Amino acid sequence: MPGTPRPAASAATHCPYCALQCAMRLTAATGLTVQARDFPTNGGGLCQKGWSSTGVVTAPDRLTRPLLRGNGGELVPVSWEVALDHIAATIREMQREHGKDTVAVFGGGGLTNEKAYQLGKFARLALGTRFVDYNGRFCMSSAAAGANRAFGLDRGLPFPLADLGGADAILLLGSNPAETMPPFVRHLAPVRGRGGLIVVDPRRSATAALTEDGSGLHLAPRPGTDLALLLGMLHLLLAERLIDRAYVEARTEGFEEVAASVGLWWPERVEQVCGVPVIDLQSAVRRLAAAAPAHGGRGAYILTGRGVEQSSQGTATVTAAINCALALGLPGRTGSGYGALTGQGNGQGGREHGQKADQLPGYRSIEDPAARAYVAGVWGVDPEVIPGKGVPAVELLRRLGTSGGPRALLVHGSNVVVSAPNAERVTERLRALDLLVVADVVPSETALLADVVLPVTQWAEEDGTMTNLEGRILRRRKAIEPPGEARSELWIWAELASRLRAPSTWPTEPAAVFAELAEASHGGVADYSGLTHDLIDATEAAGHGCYWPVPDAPDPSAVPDGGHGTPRPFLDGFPRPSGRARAVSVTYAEPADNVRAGAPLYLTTGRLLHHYQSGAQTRRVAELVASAPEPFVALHPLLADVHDIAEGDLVAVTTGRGTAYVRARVTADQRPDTLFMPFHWGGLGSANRLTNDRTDPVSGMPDFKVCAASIARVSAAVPELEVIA
Ligand SMILES: Nc1nc2c(c(=O)[nH]1)N[C@H]1C(S)=C(S)[C@@H](COP(=O)(O)OP(=O)(O)OC[C@H]3O[C@@H](n4cnc5c(=O)[nH]c(N)nc54)[C@H](O)[C@@H]3O)O[C@H]1N2
Ligand SMILES: Nc1nc2c(c(=O)[nH]1)N[C@H]1C(S)=C(S)[C@@H](COP(=O)(O)OP(=O)(O)OC[C@H]3O[C@@H](n4cnc5c(=O)[nH]c(N)nc54)[C@H](O)[C@@H]3O)O[C@H]1N2
Ligand code: SF4
Ligand SMILES: [Mo]
Repeated sequence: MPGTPRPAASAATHCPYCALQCAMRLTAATGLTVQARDFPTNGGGLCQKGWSSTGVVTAPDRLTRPLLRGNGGELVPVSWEVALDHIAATIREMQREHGKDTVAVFGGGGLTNEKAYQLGKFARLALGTRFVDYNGRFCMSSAAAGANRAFGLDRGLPFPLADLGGADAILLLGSNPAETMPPFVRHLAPVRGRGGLIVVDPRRSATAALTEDGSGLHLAPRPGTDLALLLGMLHLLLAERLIDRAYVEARTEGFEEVAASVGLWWPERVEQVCGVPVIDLQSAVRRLAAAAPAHGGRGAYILTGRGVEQSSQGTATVTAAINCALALGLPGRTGSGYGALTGQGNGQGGREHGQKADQLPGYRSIEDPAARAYVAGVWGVDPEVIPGKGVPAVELLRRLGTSGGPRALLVHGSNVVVSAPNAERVTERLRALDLLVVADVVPSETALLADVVLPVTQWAEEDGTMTNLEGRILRRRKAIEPPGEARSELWIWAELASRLRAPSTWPTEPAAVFAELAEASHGGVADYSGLTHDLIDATEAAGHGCYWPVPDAPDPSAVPDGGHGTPRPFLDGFPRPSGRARAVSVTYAEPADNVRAGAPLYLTTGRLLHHYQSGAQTRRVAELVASAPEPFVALHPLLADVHDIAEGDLVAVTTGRGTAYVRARVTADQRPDTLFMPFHWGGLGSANRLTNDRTDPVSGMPDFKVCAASIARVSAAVPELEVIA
């Protein structure tokens, strides 16, 4: 039986889904039940996904046995011995013939810190491959690249969420927390009360709608033009002499060059490029400036989300947002700041411990000789053994099964068939592999293509740690036994490491893996070395948890302002050689796949409240499916009229990559020139059949948020569409 409860067990843990990591209690009696817990992040609230999260534990098709593709092409249940022996033998043979790099690894930002750490170590030491990357490349890579370059450190929010409540203005760029993190909205209440919420989104999203009670301002630019908007904002700040000169002089470098670079971005030009009226731009800039400490305000924040980051200009756009924040003197001050809202459950920790192509634990560079020597010491190997850097996710997927590219792939925690850009091509690449191994809790679209499927434990069934969007390290606690033969990935990697005769030791207990992770992170940017599972428990029990960097063991009996560790890392300076933040000038370019004759509409993509990511989990929860049963495209009534499309009609949306077939949803929340599709479904209605896999040169982020498209009504008589007609 899936999810057999341990009698009367009860565990204080956090939600399995997003980076807000709302606090919950799981109680296992006759079934598994969820209660919300009070914690500073969620204030006792959960969204519908959190409330219904046990639905994934009891999913009827939960994976409970290893599966191996038989000669007839069917996936058949086998023992763990058979599955693991097959993987190890195949890998050994392939590597003998083609070299170590013939095997690649794809990880996930939903994995616990312990698993993310062990996966990076497994790739480098047990497989000896440089090809490891993960789905965070689709998520936080632009924000991470921008923050690392400007501040020397990438912690999504370098301040506690509760700090937002003290501000007079918040500029929210391309983020829709009213749907993607509903309990977060409570932190916006005070600023809304002061009329200071400014939302930049081409759609009238649920978050944009929050501004309509007179509490703020909604700017709706053309998709993919945010960089121009931000250059225009900085231009206005300079023109209207709203810069915090004292801060710029004391705490930044490179600002004068940046100031000179925005000279041509006068508001009328911004209006032309972005479609945002001059008066709205002025009003946004003035509200923000009035809130800044230099002008006597209570404080201001600039926050970015995937709407501006998921672009082939993502790093430049984040940089432009940071430049505005520096101009206003916000980062590194209590009550003001810049931050990026991390998305996945462990999106923050998942990008710190070594599952990135160029990274070693502690957010160290795999190309830094000192870092290699230190981590090799912890692992008990020669630094020479650690491979060099690999390639970012989109490039990795592109190379699979090509001549000279990897011929085997191990996937742990991602459903790329649905979530990667230009997904049809990704599917082709996966089919071209000699060995595809997918570890998952359910038969995701990607698992169904695999040669070997490994059933793994999920949140309610495991211990570990997660680092939330504020860099707060939290405990995940086990409430029930895993179903059938599902096993932890820590055990799987230990078994494979032993079969592959890997060096080093491979603990399987999460607390032991954490101890090793902490040691490996010591002295790195993301330093967890002061912590243990027990100390995290104690700091959570004291009310706040603990923020990295945390080089020294915290004392849970004293509760400092904001929490243990380092709630606000930039107060005394930025961790760069000069101690100053770096302003970097950036230039705007039109979207890579811009509107044109034949493809006159912008297509943008994003999320719905009721589904999570590729939908592998939430499409298995009945109450969520009832609320959001199928994919759709949202379009404006004027556009619908032009194409003779009515609500509920079946339509074809076509881009340079292909065509998707979905129902039309007609709504004035859209710009008339812009289509919106959620990406939570696979098959013919999948948004990622359409998206562009061109990437940002700095971060490797693909262009999920803008490409050129056309739309047409289709007849339900098309035979291949009968399934959705
Ligand atoms: N319900 C739900 N919640 C989630 C998730 C989920 O799948 N479902 N996923 C989690 C994860 S991993 C992440 S990364 C976060 C993401 O959280 P968000 O960043 O809030 O999510 P998105 O819906 O991808 O994008 C936000 C907004 O960007 C807008 N947008 C689109 N194009 C543009 C543009 O060109 N410019 C601007 N300014 N805005 C644009 C969209 O209309 C959308 O309203 O959510 C997390 N929470
Ligand atoms: N068009 C478009 N595409 C997008 C985006 C967009 O805005 N627009 N957003 C992008 C973003 S921000 C993200 S984060 C990605 C996310 O997209 P994916 O990487 O596909 O994320 P999930 O759907 O969460 O997939 C996680 C998989 O891991 C499984 N799983 C859960 N826990 C575990 C575990 O502990 N171990 C293992 N092995 N498996 C586990 C789940 O069942 C699921 O199948 O999508 C990206 N794709
Ligand atoms: S907001 Fe995120 S963490 Fe909170 S209940 Fe919803 S999905 Fe879970
Ligand atoms: Mo994400």
